[in-house]
Amino acid sequence: MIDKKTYDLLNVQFNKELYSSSLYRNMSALVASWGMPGFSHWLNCHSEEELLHAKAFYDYMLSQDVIPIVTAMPYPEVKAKDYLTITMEAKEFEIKTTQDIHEIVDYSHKSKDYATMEFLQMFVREQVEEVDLFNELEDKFKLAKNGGGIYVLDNELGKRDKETKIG
Ligand code: OFO
Repeated sequence: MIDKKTYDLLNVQFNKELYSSSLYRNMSALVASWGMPGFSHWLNCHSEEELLHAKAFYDYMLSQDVIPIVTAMPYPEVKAKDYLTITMEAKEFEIKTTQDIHEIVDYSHKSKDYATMEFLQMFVREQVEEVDLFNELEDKFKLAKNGGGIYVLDNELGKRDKETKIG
């Protein structure tokens, strides 16, 4: 059984994962409107992946006999006006998400909640992948821009498969 503070932290993160999914969905729509269906598809896949993250928090809370609650979320506004800026903003967002996950890990460590620590390990690994993913994408976009290969890269991004599991 988890303590009240852990419950609150997990529920906040559950809602943040739902926010992430909506943020990437908004990015996907915006990018589609710029004539980049491949990148739009790629971001849509990412939005779906964030739902898997939210579901993992949901399932874990239920397994700990507490009830996950969806709360009101802020408007997932996308301010970027081009594909490179969106990618850089997404990377910054994932760096912030990594910090959020680490804060929960810190608390579970302090409170000797080994089950929650174990549960969070897959998110510690996942966040390394997520930041790396956007870092690589940023590099690819920069290279493609210099060589005029945005169309080719957009085509490649359109081939991303949906993830069916995390970690
Ligand atoms: Fe759920 O990892 Fe991105 O935000």
